[in-house]
Amino acid sequence: MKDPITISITGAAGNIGYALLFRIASGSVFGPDQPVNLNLIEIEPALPALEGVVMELDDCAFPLLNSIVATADLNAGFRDADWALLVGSVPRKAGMERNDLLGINGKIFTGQGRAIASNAKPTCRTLVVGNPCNTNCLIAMANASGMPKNQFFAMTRLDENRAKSQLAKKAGVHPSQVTNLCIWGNHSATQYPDFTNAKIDGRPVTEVITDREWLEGEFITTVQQRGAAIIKARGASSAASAANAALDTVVSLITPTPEGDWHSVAVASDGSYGIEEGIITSMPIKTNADGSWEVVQGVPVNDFSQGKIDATVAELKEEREAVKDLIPG
Ligand code: NAX
Repeated sequence: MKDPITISITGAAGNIGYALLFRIASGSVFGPDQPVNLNLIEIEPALPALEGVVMELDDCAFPLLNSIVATADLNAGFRDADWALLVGSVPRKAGMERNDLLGINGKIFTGQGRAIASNAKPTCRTLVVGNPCNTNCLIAMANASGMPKNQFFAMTRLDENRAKSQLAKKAGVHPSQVTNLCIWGNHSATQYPDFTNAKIDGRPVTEVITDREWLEGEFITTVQQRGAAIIKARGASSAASAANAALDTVVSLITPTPEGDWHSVAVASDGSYGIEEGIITSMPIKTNADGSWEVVQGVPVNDFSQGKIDATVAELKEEREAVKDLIPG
């Protein structure tokens, strides 16, 4: 048996948290020989509900679950973390402007970024799920003084999975046959699911699906609006599929990417593809055999794609401007 690793999860009593914790504790993310410590972080009013979740975790008697901490204290919550999954945030309420949400949630991520830097392992990787996740990630990263920027990620994997599923349905194939699907930009309605480089069984999607109008129109808007469609149908936002995507992200970042493929996750831009350095933007990423990751270079960007990427990057810059007070010089 390996030494336990510590996974800190904020918003652990929420819907995504509920769909996330049991899979981590069962070993289906870090492997059947990897014990885990779960550090569950919530705000004070949610601690009683969190206690119920802890009781359920106890009742599973998971062989790989080494310890559980349930706390509202960020220092205790992020202590010795190997992974910080930042799920908790305040949902947008009626009448709230996007900038209000940015301000309210942004403040959460300054404190969490600082607490990660002070308490987590220096190698800790942070994945932000709570929305607006790209900009929240930027805030956490900027406040986590001393932590390398390449250890911060924001989740766009749900968008990738949604896009693969839509393409597979249209082509009449299984989603596992769809590869090379990159989400560019922001996890928002401006994101660009890049069908131009995606493949089905190794063939360009554009050869398999010849309905270009659908690809450029309905396909993109369906992926962009999928979150809203789920809320409309379910009366609640995506939870199980979001948790699944968070775990897919972690697995893809600790497992070498199959040769020639890539996965989508938002990272601090290094200037690749002309995207301003430091912006947290989704890009094509591959994980190397030594566990490091890099931006896949040379993915063709045609004029259509460039227009879409420019629009979503422009939105990210606006969001950064709106929270500039939360980003230390
Ligand atoms: P819930 O409202 O069910 O749960 C959120 C939990 O976070 C609550 O238990 C709350 O007490 C806790 N929380 C709030 N502020 C906190 C803080 N400062 N520290 C610790 N915990 C705190 O929401 P849920 O459905 O679980 O969604 C969580 C977040 O994921 C939301 O921001 C949501 O918008 C976002 N999503 C992101 C997605 C993505 O693809 N990146 C997709 C799904 C989801 O919409």
